[in-house]
Amino acid sequence: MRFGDRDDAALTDEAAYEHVRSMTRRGVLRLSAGAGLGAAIGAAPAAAGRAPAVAAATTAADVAATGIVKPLPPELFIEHGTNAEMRWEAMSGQGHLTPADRFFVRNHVSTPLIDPRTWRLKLWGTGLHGAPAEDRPVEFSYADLLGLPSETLTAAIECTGNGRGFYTTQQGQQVSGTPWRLGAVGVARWRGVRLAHVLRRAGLTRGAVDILPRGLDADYVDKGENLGRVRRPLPVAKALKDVLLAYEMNGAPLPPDHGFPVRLVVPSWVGIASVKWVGDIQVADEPLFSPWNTRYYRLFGPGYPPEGSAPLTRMNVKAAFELPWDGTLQAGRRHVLKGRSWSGNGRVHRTEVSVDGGRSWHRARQHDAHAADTGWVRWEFPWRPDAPGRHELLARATDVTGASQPSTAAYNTLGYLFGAVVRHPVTLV
Ligand SMILES: Nc1nc2c(c(=O)[nH]1)N[C@H]1C(S)=C(S)[C@@H](COP(=O)(O)O)O[C@H]1N2
Ligand SMILES: [Mo]
Repeated sequence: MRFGDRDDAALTDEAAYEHVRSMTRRGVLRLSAGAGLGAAIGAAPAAAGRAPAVAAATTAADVAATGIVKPLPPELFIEHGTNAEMRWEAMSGQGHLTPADRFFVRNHVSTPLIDPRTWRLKLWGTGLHGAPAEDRPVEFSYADLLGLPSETLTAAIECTGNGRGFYTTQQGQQVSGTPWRLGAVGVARWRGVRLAHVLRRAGLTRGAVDILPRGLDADYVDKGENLGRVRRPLPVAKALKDVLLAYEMNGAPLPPDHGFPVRLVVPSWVGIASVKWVGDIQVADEPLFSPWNTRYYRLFGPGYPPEGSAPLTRMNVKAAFELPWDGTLQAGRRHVLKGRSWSGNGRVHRTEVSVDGGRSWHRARQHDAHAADTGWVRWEFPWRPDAPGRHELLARATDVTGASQPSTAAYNTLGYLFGAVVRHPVTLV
């Protein structure tokens, strides 16, 4: 079953596709010079054909080490294995959005390179009329999606483990997972087709309750155990509310590392919900499970049942300074401290700053009053430090629901949802 089939020639009419194709051509030239690269990033399943697409400045060695295609200059990123965290000073002087060149990357495996001409989005399962089987799905091509009514939204994507490193460095607790500071978050303008529209066109039934989008990246192996491809159930109610099948990020085709050709953008929810490189979506009339809503992305530890909390949904409220970590500032002159605050509960109403270790708090001046409540707000606070020496800067945000940031975060073994106030070190010279 195909939806709105078009021939490949029609693809060349699409500006977006042209852009990607030219990027791919450059990539092919560079890739042919880098021996072994195909093996390093071509380990994804054979389900989708793929053509190499590599940003101009990336070398084979870089890609081989991280599995990430875009350049990761050390002034913008901190590498954590297959992941790359944004340095917060990289947002200094930026507009509301996080440019793609500094947007964090969270890859369970490595970035697959997918040919949009052969890629298909496949929908199947008991939640669609006629219950199409996995091997006889309803299909949409890239051109089909580009031809459907589009929508644009501004939304943060944030890793559930953002801030995890502070469980250890600030609270002295051992947790497992990538020890991110606060840079596993970014806000972009996403354009694509509403998932609701595609589900309805595919024949969504009234009895459908869960969907299971699955990425085309390679199987994820956790300590020798193969868990299959990244896939995370999403309730149909959320899927119909505000979820996008995005093919553009900040006005350009999705970069390979952020899900090209198409990813889910699930506003306000844990980053894992925004499945990248989506290849198929199971639609079911019964609840669905995968390791990503059972053994991960729940809270485990003292105070939680053995099977963990309910699966995590919304992200919590946080604030960050657009300053280098443990950098220096000149004493005896006026500074304007800047930062951003965000929350999966909705708009941030207030951000307060403390420059005396949390004894006194002062309200920061907040911008972006009309910003989307799925993005963030920028703020600033003037400060004239006089004495040289080590110092800690604190920022505390409060969102529309009244949720705020405590001084310590409740421990959980996987280190999710670190929501406490972060103590940002600076040295005054
Ligand atoms: N297919 C696939 N989708 C994925 C992931 C992945 O490894 N594979 N990582 C998830 C996680 S844990 C996060 S936080 C976000 C990160 O999105 P980004 O890399 O575009 O910043 O993508 C999610 N989608
Ligand atoms: Mo994540």
